Amino acid sequence: AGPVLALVGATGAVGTVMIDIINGRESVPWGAIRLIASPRSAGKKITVRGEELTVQALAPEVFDGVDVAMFDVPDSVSAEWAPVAVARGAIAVDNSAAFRMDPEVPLVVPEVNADEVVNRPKGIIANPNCTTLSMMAALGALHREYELRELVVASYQAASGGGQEAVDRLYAEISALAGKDVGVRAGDVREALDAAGLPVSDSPFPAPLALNVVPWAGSLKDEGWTSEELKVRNESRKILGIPDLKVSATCVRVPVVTTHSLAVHATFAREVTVDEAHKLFAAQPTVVLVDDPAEKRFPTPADVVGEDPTYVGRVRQALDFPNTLDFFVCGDNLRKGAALNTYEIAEELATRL
Ligand code: 2RA
Repeated sequence: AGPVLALVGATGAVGTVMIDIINGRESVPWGAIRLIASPRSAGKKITVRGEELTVQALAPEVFDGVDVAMFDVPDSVSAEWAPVAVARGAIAVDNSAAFRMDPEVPLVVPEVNADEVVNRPKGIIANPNCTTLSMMAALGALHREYELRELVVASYQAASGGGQEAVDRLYAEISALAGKDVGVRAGDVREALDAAGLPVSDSPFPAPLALNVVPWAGSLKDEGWTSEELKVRNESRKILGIPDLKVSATCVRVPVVTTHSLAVHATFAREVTVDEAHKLFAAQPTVVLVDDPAEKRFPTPADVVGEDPTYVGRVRQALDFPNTLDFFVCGDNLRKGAALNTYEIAEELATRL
C-alpha cells in the first residue's frame, strides 16, 4: 500500500475543493486517506474516490501512521497542530500563513522550486498565499530564463479570498442593488445598501464591494502597507530565491466571487520579447496562454474559475522600461491558489517517500 494522507480541515471551503481535486485525479499515490476536522464536523461522511470516509475529530492520535498531513485551517489551528502531526511522524503541508516566512520552513510552488520539499528541518512545508501563487507559475518560467530583477503588481482579488462570509456579503450586496439606479452620485451605493439593511459597518469589506473596487486586502501593517501586499513581496522573494528582489504591490478587492487576477510589470536582467515570453508560457504545462489582442482574447476571472492552470494574456513589452514585460494573469484562488498547490506539494512528497 502507498503512503497515508491526512486532510485537516476536510469540511472547510478549501478542504471541500481539495476533496474535489483528489476525486478528479486519474490516480493517486495514497494507500489510505484520512479526513480530519473540528469536533463539530466529526462523524460526517464524505465520499473520496468511491469510498465513504468518516471525518475524524482533530486529536494527536489521528496522525499516528500518517505520512503526509495537509492543513487547510486558520493560522492559529495550524500553528498549534502542524507540530503535533510532525511529532507523530507526519510531514505537514500547511496552507495557512503560520509558517510561510519561517526560515526553517520551505515555501513551495512545485513548478518553481519542487526540490525545496526536502529542506524541512521542522517537518513542515508551507503553501503560499493565493495572491502570490496566482502569478508564480508564469513568473517562475520567465525568471528561469531571464532573471527577474523588479516586480510591480496590482491585484484584482475575488471575494472568496476572504472566506464564505465575504462571498455571502458580495451576493447580498448584488441582490440589494440589482435593478436599482445607483452610482450617479458619491455615496449612492452606500445609501442603497443602508436602505437594504446592509450597512458597510457590518461588512467584512471596508467599503461597498458590489459596483465598486476596494483597494484593501488583509490588515494594516507599517507605513500604510497591507498584510496582503507585504505577503506578495516577502513570499515572491522566498519562492523565487531572490532575497533582494524589488517588489511593490497594490492589492485590490473586486466584485468577483472566485479567481484572483494580477496586472504584472516585471523587469528582467535581459530583454524578453513577446514572442519569447509566449513560447515560454506555452511550454509551461501549468500555464495556459490566451493572448490574441486582435481578437480581444485574454483571460478574465469569469472564464477561468474552476480551472487548475494559471491563465496568462495581454503580454506586452513595456514601451518606456527596458527589459520589462507587462502581462495579466488569472488563477482560481481556491484551486491553484490554495487546495491544488497544497495537494501538488503532497504529491511531490509522495514521489520521494
Ligand atoms: C485574500 N489572499 O484573497 C487572501 C486569502 N488568503 O484575501
